[in-house]
Amino acid sequence: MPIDTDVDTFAAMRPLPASVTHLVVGAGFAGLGTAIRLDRAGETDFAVIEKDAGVGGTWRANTYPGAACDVPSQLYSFSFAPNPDWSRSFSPQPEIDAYLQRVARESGVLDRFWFDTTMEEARYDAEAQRWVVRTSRGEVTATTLVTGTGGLSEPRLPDIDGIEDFAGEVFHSARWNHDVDLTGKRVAVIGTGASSIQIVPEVAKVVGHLDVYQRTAPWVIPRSDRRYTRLERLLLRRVPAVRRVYRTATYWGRESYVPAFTRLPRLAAPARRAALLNIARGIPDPALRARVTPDYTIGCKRILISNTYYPALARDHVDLVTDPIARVTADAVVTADGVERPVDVLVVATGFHATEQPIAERVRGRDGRSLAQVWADGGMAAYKGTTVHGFPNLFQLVGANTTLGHSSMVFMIESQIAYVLGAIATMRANRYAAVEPRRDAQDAWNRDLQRRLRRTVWSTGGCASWYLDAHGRNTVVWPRHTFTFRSLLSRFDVDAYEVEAARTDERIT
Ligand code: N01
Repeated sequence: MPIDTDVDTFAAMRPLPASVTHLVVGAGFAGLGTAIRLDRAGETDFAVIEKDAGVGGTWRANTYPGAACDVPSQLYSFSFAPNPDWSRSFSPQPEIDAYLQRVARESGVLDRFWFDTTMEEARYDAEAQRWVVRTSRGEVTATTLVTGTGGLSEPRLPDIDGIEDFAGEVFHSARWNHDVDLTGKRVAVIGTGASSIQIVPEVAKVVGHLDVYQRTAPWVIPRSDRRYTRLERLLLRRVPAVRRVYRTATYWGRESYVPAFTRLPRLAAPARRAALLNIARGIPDPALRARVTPDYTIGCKRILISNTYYPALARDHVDLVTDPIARVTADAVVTADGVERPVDVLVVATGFHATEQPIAERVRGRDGRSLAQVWADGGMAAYKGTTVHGFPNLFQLVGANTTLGHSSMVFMIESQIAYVLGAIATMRANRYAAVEPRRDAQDAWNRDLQRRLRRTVWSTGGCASWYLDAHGRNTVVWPRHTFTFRSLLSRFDVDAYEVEAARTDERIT
């Protein structure tokens, strides 16, 4: 029976095995990619658990109007599963979701996926040299635990007085309620980040009135998006070399942005000019132009791309509100200046828990402490963004300091998957049951990262962003070229690890 990635009765009823060699958590790009690469490497004894009902991760969760990728399509696919079907240079969310569904179906790994299955706690049993993982579907033990739970999967809800008493509909951008018809309604969108600027132009088309609550203005440059011509689509489908040329050119084009973020902010001057021109083109009113013009260095927060955001703000029935929100009542948002704006539907586009990830509370290492406890003082930290001292055989995809502002996370994820496969091959070859990065290796890695980060625009640009944790440390962004990351992770450097031999024959060997 074919297994659909969505609801499938047979798949839904299968019991989770009590024991596997590799347990993968999450079925987005990271988890799916890991499953496929494990399978191709002959590591077929794995299970993937996913809290949602199908593959897709963030691209399944974010279905808000206007959702699309701000990384060019040609870079937004696995290198081992090209997509000849992109219709545009920047893909809309449904195409990315469809791509992931197709890759999942065609890869032959879905028989080892368990959907609607949440990881409740993972504890490393040092005696047994195994991870013991409690899930909503029972317990499973595994030699390795690979987490692909996403850097931006847990919505951050704003701590606004009275919001829980709001009597209308309220939902987060990543939990869009499609049952709510916005036609003719009074709608408020809180936040002006990457999600909001895609939502606002779409919602503005149908609502009666829209208030957009801006705390900090984003830098928004034009979106150089277009439909591929028929000829291009034909060539991209039929001639793999054309696809490779597009992908390679896009990759190097994106890498050329890195110095502007890391060392030479003046290289961002053309982007700044383009953003100011974008404002001038989209907004006729000088007062509104001034309010949307950021007062910090471009690049400090993620640079956003849109051709439709500013024109939407300029529409008669759309108001940009920059006075801070004081409270929410049963039917209105009240700002600090005392103005009360009635609202039927509240859209909360306030981002995600990026620096304090909920999964960190649930993963406990060899001494029983959770990642959250270990990171409480110094912030999120890993070795090569992937492994963590005190947590043997834990591999975190999209771990600390692996996120990008300029290019495709799929590239980073694939670099990490190769590293995980290298670790597994090393364990097999040497009959190791456990590998754990040495504290000195991890500390040296992070000292170097933090030293590099200090001079980047993310630290010096004069803004607050979700890249920085409560201590002001950037524990999110990779501050170098992506090819450097790939090169540094190209070989599993076992000399940076403490290793343990298998105590019984049942281990990974
Ligand atoms: O979230 P954000 P996002 N009261 O954190 C504001 C990826 N992504 O979901 O800037 C009022 O960027 C907050 O204000 P401030 C991408 O990596 C990609 O939009 O903190 N406002 C900000 O304006 C992106 O960077 C794509 O002052 C409050 C907004 O809410 C990341 O996801 C699409 C507030 C949050 O912006 C996150 O984007 C979408 C409060 N209490 C997302 N709290 C594509 O590829 C927060 N804000 C296209």
